[in-house]
Amino acid sequence: MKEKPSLLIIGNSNVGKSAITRLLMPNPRKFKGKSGKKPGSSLLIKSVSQPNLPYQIVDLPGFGFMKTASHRREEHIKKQIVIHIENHHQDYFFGLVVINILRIDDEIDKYFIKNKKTIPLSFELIDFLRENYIPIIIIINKIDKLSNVDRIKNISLFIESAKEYGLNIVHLDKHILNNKEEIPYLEFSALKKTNLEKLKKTIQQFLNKIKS
Ligand SMILES: Nc1nc2c(ncn2[C@@H]2O[C@H](COP(=O)(O)OP(=O)(O)OP(=O)(O)O)[C@@H](O)[C@H]2O)c(=O)[nH]1
Ligand SMILES: [Mg+2]
Repeated sequence: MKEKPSLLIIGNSNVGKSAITRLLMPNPRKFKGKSGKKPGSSLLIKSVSQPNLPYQIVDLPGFGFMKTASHRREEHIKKQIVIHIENHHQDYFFGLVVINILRIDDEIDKYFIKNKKTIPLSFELIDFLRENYIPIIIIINKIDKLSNVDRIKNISLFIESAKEYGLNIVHLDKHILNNKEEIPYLEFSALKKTNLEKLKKTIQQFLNKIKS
């Protein structure tokens, strides 16, 4: 039997990758996920699948922002991910780049405004996936943790900074499916299941694309 196509879920530690993986499972009770564990808990590159799910999910360990990890361990993880993507990019029909809305300020500030020579990890990651021909969506997770005003402020900051860096990020609702110049984003809450149906529909669209 041929392996199912793979969905990539990638992002820094603790952003909610495992929580999202669980939401995509038709039978979450049977999914022995790692969601809710300590940051840095998903280290092995493993795929998860269920009989009723037409694809498998690869929930990659997060690079960066691992409070407990040493610099060497972080570099090791980063190298592992790079090698994995370079070797397996053709298996992935779609990728979710998950970011934590509460970290946007920090990341942009630290890596972009104060020192323009270093670029934010998520921008670097987006570039890297695109260089490897994996279509992506940016999932801005944990929106339940912010007020509407702060949510809009943080998302605008992210989009503006990305633009300055050379990335054209647009809301999924305004995104044209085959426009490769744009990168769609969706605000999300794994806790409240905000936009879960929209995400599932988008994943299905990309799955259909490779099957037709
Ligand atoms: N409030 C809120 N909490 C969330 C949301 N998504 C995830 N969390 C919580 O954030 C924590 C981390 O979630 P995980 O899914 O384990 O994060 P991860 O990205 O898989 O983390 P690593 O495996 O360490 O890379 C858990 O305590 C989750 O319950 C969300 O949308 N809102
Ligand atoms: Mg995890």
